[in-house]
Amino acid sequence: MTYLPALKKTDPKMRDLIIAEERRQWSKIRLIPSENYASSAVLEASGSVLTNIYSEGYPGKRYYEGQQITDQIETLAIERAKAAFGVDHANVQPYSGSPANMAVYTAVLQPGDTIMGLALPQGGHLTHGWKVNFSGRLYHSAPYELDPRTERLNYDQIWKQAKEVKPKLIVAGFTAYPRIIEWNRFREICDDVGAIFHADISHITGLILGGAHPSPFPMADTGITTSHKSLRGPRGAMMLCKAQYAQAVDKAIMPGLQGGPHNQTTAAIAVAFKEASQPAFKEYAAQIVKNAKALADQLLKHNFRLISGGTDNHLILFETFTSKGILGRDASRALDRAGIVANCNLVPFDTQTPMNPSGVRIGTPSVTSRGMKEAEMRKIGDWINEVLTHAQDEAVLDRTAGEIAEFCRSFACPGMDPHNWADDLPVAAQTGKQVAMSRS
Ligand code: DSN
Repeated sequence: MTYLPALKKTDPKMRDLIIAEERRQWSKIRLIPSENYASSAVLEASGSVLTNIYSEGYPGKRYYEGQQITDQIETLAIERAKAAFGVDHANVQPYSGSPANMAVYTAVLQPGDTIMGLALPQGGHLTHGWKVNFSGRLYHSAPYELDPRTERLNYDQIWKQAKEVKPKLIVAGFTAYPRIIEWNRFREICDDVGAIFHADISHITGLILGGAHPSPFPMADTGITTSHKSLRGPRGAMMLCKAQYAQAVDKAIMPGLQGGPHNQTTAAIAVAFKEASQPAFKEYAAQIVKNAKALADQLLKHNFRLISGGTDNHLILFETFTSKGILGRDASRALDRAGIVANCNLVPFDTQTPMNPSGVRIGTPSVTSRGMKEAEMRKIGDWINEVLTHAQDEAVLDRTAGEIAEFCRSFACPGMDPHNWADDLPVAAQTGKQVAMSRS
């Protein structure tokens, strides 16, 4: 049977590109810690006819007719989100993480109010008050930093700073911090200085739901998460909060910042929660952490310097410049060329530039979704070392790319079936030096 038959008829070029991307995702080791493989069920909901309708408003209070089914879908997603996190209120309409953070700030802050978030170059996020982002332009941002000695959060220092700058809101939750976050310390600090405690758990949602990282709820006042990272859902986000903030954040999201919700995403978020409530998800979350630790240990054996010395969660940030004399961009390009997808990243107190920083960020949610375990992580650690020790050697990169494509054949990607490609595209041009998948 033809795969993607309607696309084949209507837009074969786009169909070829989508299949090429499927093959790329199958034949490479994807280590970007914010990425994952959505299940077939999540993909079905995301690609459904729910994309056809507008539903401005909230269940039971819409501006358009025809909401008999969407009200049920959104209510199901909300109820599952509330139950999963144990929060009073959930809003599943934010289009992604940045608009979700913006909605919270719009709801609880006035322009010029002071906010504190971890500085972007140290593992925060643009929307946590970085100067080029709305959050650093609209609000007075007083970023906190890591302890230069331990490269970890120094809660006493954050507390001292909070007493001085008196923020209206403190953001906790990061994009490149490999350690457990002590949410209770943030609660203590916020209580002492009268700040709102906002948790951005986008990276670690899956770990929290699977019991592999402590939850900030119900301690946090407000929170957001994207749905496509370790939660393994569709591209989207949600806002979670205590009852006292519910009305203000709902108003901030719609009509404050957004129009119609993306109902196909809402449905897929509900599906992701259903999947995350199964016992297998607990094992998945635990394995993500075991895999990250195994990969970190292997990199340490190869004398890479890991930021903070290791990891407690799904990600590893490591220096390539001091470890192997190669800057982060050159390192991530060489890795991609050899079949390992990662992103270059600033390390704390980096003296290089964001476009070519000193380090690389990797994580294990995607490879764990493919069923890889500690033994595979050790192999991946060896490949990373081999590539970064010989980054200029085309023969090494070629050989490694071949080995990795072969290795990847044995690890199925959720949401994909290589049999679908059997009659298509000998080897997609976009995927570079990859071997063709065969029926297995
Ligand atoms: N782009 C995400 C990440 O990679 O961490 C954050 O939004």
